[in-house]
Amino acid sequence: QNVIYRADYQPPAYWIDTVELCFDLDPAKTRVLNRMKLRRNAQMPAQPLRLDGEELNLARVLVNGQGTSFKMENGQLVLENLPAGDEPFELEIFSTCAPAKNTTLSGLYTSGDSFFTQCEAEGFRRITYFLDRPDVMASYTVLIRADKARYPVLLSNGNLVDQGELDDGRHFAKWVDPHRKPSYLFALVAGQLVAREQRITSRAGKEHLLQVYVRPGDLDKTEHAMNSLMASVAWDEARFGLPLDLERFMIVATSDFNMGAMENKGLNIFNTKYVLASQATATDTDFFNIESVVGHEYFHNWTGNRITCRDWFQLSLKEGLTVFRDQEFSMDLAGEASARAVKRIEDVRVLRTMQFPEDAGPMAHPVRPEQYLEINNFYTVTVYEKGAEVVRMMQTLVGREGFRRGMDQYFQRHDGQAVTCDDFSQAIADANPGSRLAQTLEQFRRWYSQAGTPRVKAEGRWDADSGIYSLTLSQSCPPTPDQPAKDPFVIPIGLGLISGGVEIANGMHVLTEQSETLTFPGLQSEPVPSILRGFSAPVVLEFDYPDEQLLALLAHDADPFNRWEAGQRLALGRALAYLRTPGLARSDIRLDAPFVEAMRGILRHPTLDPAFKELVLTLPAETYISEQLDTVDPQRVHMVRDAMREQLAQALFHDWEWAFEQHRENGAYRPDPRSSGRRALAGLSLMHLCIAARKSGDTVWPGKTLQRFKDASNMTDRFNALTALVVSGHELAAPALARFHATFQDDALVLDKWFALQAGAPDRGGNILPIVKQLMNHPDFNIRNPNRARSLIFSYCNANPGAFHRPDAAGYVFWSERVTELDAFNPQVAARLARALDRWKKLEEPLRSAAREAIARVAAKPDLSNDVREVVTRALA
Ligand code: B3K
Ligand code: ZN
Repeated sequence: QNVIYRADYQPPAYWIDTVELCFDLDPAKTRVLNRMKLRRNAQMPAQPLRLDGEELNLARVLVNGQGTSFKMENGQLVLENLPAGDEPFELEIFSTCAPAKNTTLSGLYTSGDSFFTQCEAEGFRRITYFLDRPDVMASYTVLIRADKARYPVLLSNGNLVDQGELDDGRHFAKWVDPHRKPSYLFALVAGQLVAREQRITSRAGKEHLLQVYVRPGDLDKTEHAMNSLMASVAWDEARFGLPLDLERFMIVATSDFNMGAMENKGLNIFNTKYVLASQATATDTDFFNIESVVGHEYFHNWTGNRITCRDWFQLSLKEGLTVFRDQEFSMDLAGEASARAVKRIEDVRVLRTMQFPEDAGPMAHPVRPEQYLEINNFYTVTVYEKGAEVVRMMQTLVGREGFRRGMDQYFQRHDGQAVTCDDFSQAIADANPGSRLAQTLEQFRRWYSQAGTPRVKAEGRWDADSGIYSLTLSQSCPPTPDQPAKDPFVIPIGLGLISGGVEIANGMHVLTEQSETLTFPGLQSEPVPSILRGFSAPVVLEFDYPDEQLLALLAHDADPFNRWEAGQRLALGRALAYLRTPGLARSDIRLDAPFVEAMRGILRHPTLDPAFKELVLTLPAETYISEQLDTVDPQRVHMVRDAMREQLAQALFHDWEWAFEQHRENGAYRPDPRSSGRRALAGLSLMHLCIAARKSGDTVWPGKTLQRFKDASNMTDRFNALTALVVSGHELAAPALARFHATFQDDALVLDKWFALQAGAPDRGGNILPIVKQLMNHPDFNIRNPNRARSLIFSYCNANPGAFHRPDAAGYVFWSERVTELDAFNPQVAARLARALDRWKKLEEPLRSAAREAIARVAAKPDLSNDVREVVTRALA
């Protein structure tokens, strides 16, 4: 198959106005009758109708009720002898597919004894022949027939208009979706499911039924998902004036799912991981993720479904915007300014540890890509998270109210249409004439077309005689595949000046030139600049902060993001200095007193939020440290970070004890930001206490940790205690792990945590890979289940660099075997794993050559999927 280019976009040659689907469900052979009304697109030259189809058995094609000639070309069904003229015509296609054999989890498949669909991006063509592209929007009517005892619940998009009994113990349900939609939003579910139900009345006084469907037995874990859904409905109405446009809104959970969730119109399908939660089985992070994913999928109902993408290159139109919306939703629910800041820091951490490396690696692409071989490879942190930052910058440039006006304009213009990223930015700019966005729109759009992470270099000059401080800001952007040179971006830069612990300036500078100098006259003494406040743009800020300035910012900056960032820079500077010391031994790593005291100051601070303290006291991630280096030895990076953490554990021992005792009790469990922040800090404290104990031989804290593990009233405290034992490598870890397994062996999502913790644990003398291999043979391991595969294999290959990058290359051999194994039945999951070696060119020898060999070995396999082939070919290019 060939590369698809954005520049080649052509409108469809035909429109499909209505679709009537009739399913006879059978796991081995499902029969699909598809009756469509089509007409030519008068704007396009006359041409044959080419319908997409994959893995289908075609039985019959009728045009206006008559048999017709057709041919197959590149897997497409081609009809040449269609009625002349522009009159609508009817096309009837009868085909079958095999859901039980569909291991790709794309199209119609079975999970357990139920049927599910996943159509985005191109799964609908695995259900029936169709113009499977997002700019073809049709009205759907769906009739489902199936055995009643095995499949008592039959669901599809829209409203249930009819249901009843059939012969032979079968029954039927008929669904009509009142909204036109692209095929990627089609959904069907059938099986033994039960629902939590909630009736709500919207602000506008409309009644709606909300349902969360799960397997019988899981109903008691759906309350949080339902609450999150209700909060989402209320928030979108309040913040953006966007009401629920359906009488019935359904969420269904399945344990076999390639990603997090899917926003099918009125029938969202979710990974159980983002639905099921109880105090006993889910951590605070799980609760927050559920809230954010439920929100994300719900918000797609307007940003994605009502207004959809013209083509898949525009994916960020819906994804970047909807991530921005779910981030704002979580922040608004968090409430207090400090909790909002914590959420912002967490989002930036994801961006910098995952998207920045992507932007610097072989898969780098603009937020609006120019080409792809397999579109599923472009559901990336760039399209999602960087795309959200681009929308956030628009909001920054037009203000919060201006952004709301822009969204109103966007819906007024484009409701019901399939549009582009340019249409979106145009609407926001047009609603805000005279704004910085409107003034710079063409240049601003480079955020969509240019890949790579821009660098902003800042240089300060203090002239004591004149009392003038000047700050020169210069931007550049490194080359990326296919884009050797870049033009300047529009970069909003939040900027504050602090003098003697007092803020003397705070504003936003919009950098548009390659280089600009700002001057601040009339100052008494040299100020400390706080640059890129709130992380106002997705860039790397280069500024040679002396330690005293960072310590001042950590102590005083009014901007919580930069306050946190100052601590990260202090830690990063030290880590990099150690890493650049030739022949450094672990025992040479000795943290200096000013750094340690600054950390103590934060930990003991009387008023700071515990959640914020936890973020400051967490050292920068290994992957983030590695990105700052030209060549990387991941084991050395791990050693340095681990040793620094150990020093903090020892030097702050009594402070950690204090922090644990102060934050250990949180009353009745509630996963709100305040009490979860306390649990997070208690957990971090316990971890450091166990690490210090490992060093000193103390047995008190490991014992207390085991006790807490046993007594915990909730999964967060229990899992934090278990993690502390495992990470510190204490001998109590083994019995605790065994006990954990015994307690939770019937809960798949908890078992995923059990696998992930062991595969992600710090390596001790190369012990992790053998453990991972052993766990592959565990009776509870099943590589066909994506959650389980991710929990074991991805936790090792993608999230444990110190254990994965072994000098003997055994980690890479394991990786290449798993990529090919997975690719044989699930290319999407395989391609995600394939990206674990994206950054191989940065590795130090002999790792670099060994990694290249492993990638080449995968690339040399015959019959690779497009998904994996695209990833490994780009890696080797
Ligand atoms: N739109 C889906 C992702 C589909 C991925 C297809 N490979 C979930 C989301 O972003 O909300
Ligand atoms: Zn999305």
